[in-house]
Amino acid sequence: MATETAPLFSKAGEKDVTRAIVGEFARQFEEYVESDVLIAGAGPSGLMCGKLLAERDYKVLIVERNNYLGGGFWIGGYLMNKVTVREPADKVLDELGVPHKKVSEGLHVADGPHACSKLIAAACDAGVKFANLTTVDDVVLREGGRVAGLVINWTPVRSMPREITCVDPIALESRVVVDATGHDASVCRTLADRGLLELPGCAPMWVERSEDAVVEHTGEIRPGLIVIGMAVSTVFGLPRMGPTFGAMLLSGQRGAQAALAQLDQG
Ligand code: 48H
Repeated sequence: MATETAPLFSKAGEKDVTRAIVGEFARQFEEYVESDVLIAGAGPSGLMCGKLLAERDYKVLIVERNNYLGGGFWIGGYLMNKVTVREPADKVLDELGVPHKKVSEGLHVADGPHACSKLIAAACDAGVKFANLTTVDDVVLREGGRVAGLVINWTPVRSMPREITCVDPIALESRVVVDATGHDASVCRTLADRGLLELPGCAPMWVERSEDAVVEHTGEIRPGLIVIGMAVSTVFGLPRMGPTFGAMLLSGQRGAQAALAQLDQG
């Protein structure tokens, strides 16, 4: 006769698991309805920016339309998962503890999954929270054209045919909004669609020009709205840089400095 052994796991059952998920999600969501900083997009620039702001104890929520975080940072280019950075951005890899190799003068290569997972972990460790599978639909616009929040909806709702979904979005408020949505510049596009901003799109590839220009142009473009990463190229018509990520990391840093200049004023 088989003897019953003592269970290895606790007695927590299905209802407990469900309550844990629903309760914690609702508690956190309610807390972040009003954040210090809302960042649209969890690519390398958004993660870097969020990490630095959360390290300064600001309440940061990153809204990401995909289920996974990291944007283009998992894959280097052409479906090959090696990411490159040009100096001096190798210092950021050092700070994140990402192993990398100098392959030619001023150029370093790292494993995409390693670099991306370390950056995500660093943002989480700093206290950044995420709303994934959530798409930015619009902005909250207040007096003087100040961007004061993001209008969001579940990505699955937005991907269903309109005939069978009629679900209004909801809004989150913040002191600062950051557009880190890459090529799409989704937040800026909501202004462009209304004729409030020009959106020329990025220019052809020229890596030696592009990375410096992206970092230089990173900053506040409308009251309350900071643009970082590849979205900067889209907004200012700057050349693209191809599959190299140094400017994304340094633009994230510069965007955080621009946000701090406002947040620290109180
Ligand atoms: C919620 C959204 C929405 C939306 C988009 O593309 P990313 O990796 O962006 P960056 O700027 O941090 O890095 C750009 C880099 O990956 C790249 O593409 C380079 C260097 N290209 C050079 C070249 O020459 O092509 O991440 C943006 C994130 C993604 O995860 C999107 O899913 C997300 O933003 N996103 N999230 N609501 N409306 N739109």
